[in-house]
Amino acid sequence: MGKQTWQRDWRKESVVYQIYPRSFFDASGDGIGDLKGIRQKLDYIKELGADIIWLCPIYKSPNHDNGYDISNYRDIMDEFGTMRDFDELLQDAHSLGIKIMLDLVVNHTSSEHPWFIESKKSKDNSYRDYYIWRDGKNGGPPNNWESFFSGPAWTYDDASKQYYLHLFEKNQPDLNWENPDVRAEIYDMMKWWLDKGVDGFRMDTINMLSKSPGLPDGKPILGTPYGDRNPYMMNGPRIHEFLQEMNREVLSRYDIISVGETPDVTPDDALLYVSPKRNELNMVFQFDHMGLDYEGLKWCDPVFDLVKLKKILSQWQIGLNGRGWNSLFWNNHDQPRVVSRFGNDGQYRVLSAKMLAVCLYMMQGTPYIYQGEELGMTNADFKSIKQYRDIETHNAYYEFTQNRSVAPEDMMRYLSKVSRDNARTPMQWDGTENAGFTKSVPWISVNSNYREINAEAERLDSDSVFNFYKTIIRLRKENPIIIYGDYELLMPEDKAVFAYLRRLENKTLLVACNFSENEQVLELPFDLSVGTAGAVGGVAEGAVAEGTARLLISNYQSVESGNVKSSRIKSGAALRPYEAVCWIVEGK
Ligand code: ISL
Repeated sequence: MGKQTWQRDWRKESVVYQIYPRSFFDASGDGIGDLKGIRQKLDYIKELGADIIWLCPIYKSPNHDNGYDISNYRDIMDEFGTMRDFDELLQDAHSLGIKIMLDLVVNHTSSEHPWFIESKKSKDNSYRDYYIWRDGKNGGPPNNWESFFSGPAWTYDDASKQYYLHLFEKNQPDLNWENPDVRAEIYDMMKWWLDKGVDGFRMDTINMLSKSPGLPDGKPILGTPYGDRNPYMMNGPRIHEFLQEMNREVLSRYDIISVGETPDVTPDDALLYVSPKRNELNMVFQFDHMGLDYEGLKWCDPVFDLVKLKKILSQWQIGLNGRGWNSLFWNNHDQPRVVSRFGNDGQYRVLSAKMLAVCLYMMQGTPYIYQGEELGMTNADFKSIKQYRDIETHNAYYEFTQNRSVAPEDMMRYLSKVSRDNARTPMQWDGTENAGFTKSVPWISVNSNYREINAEAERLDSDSVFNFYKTIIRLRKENPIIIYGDYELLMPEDKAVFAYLRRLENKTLLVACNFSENEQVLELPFDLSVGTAGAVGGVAEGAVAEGTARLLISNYQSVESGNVKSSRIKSGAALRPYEAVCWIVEGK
């Protein structure tokens, strides 16, 4: 039996709901979602059962990157409303028992932030060193790094004859975290929000704060003028010092939640961020499972490989068990919709959306559900590049069709699968015009399937994806094994079935998910039958004790708890297309 190595913690027992405010609900009628709109929909989030809202950036911003370019950290974006709207939202959320975490974007600011405006004025301006300015090299930029949004990571400033670094768009200059004044300003700003009552931060690109001294050239990347910048700006030499300082100065003084966005980390790297004894962050978002279907480059026809997915998620489950804490996510505002990506958004949309939920949210970690995921929303159905709004998408389209000879129709196909805008179409509230998101013209087109897929219809349908998510969230609250149990992967080499066990004290959970539209055979190291469960010969110590097996959840209606044919769970049982089952076995 798994022994109790866990300590209760509200951050581990919570479910987070991510809101992309621009696309959530437009109360003001200008086609853009806003804070008042979120406030009007708090009951919906309460009904779903989420405990915490993560708000993507709501700060003042010229919106080159939809708020990830902040020009004032202590003010609200015009389109989203006022500080008063924010205070009211926070108050209402708290009175419903919902916490709010903000997006903390401190690797860079907007080029319209007063610090950058000053910094740009001259080499001896007192804010010059708030950013990363360098002389050029051999008539070009200081090094060969590429921006994440295409083109060089450096922009030349004619007036001062130097370049500034921007890992993202040129309007998002990187802050210089080597400068203690920058760090002090950021900590002050964080305290200001926490003193207002916000409940934590999701920290944007937080593992990029510390750049390697000398900003060396990266190893050349074939077919491009760039080098591999990642070893010199991800998980850099002072990153843990900075985060420990941030923890000491800010985080440790409040009872809050912190999650760092950390692309390019292994489970061992992640432990350096989240091991409780290191006093840095509560958890991180890792991206191993988000890159698995790309062939190196994101702009491609993605190929899904379940064996790889199982390997990756299992490494994270096992790697952090008892030593750190996982975040669990299939979606966010940067990723395509999971039902279109790893599921089936045609005939099996509802079944596969539910299956994906069982597969991930029965694991150890804090779930982060992205708006619309709980409805089984699908990728956008844009036909023209003009319908896309995302800066990364437009830059890449231009770069690849103009400079890297990709045919426009190929690039359009890639975008339909991988563009960030797939996640950013408006939330589908009902079957009225514009999916009930706005009374005016939405800033980005709604998905044309909104008459079929929308919150109003799903709330009324007991068999909907929405009601299934509600059940999963409730089950997590009722069964500590889902939150704290150990994890063991079954059938690692099987190409279509993702099955695993969880164990806590005298209980075992069995999760089995069919990722295909064909029947698959479940192979178990033991048999379960209704009423009893017994370990059979050859099973590793501590597999399943004698006890009672009970169906916890299934996405097929015809499997009912307490009335289940034992054959459905025995080794050799068939799993129907996209079937997901989860059993709990209680030992004596
Ligand atoms: O979206 C990505 C690739 O398509 C990622 O590389 C993403 O840019 C990276 O994970 C950082 O994302 C975060 O910071 C960006 C912002 O555009 C993203 O929306 C945000 O999640 C810059 O602030």
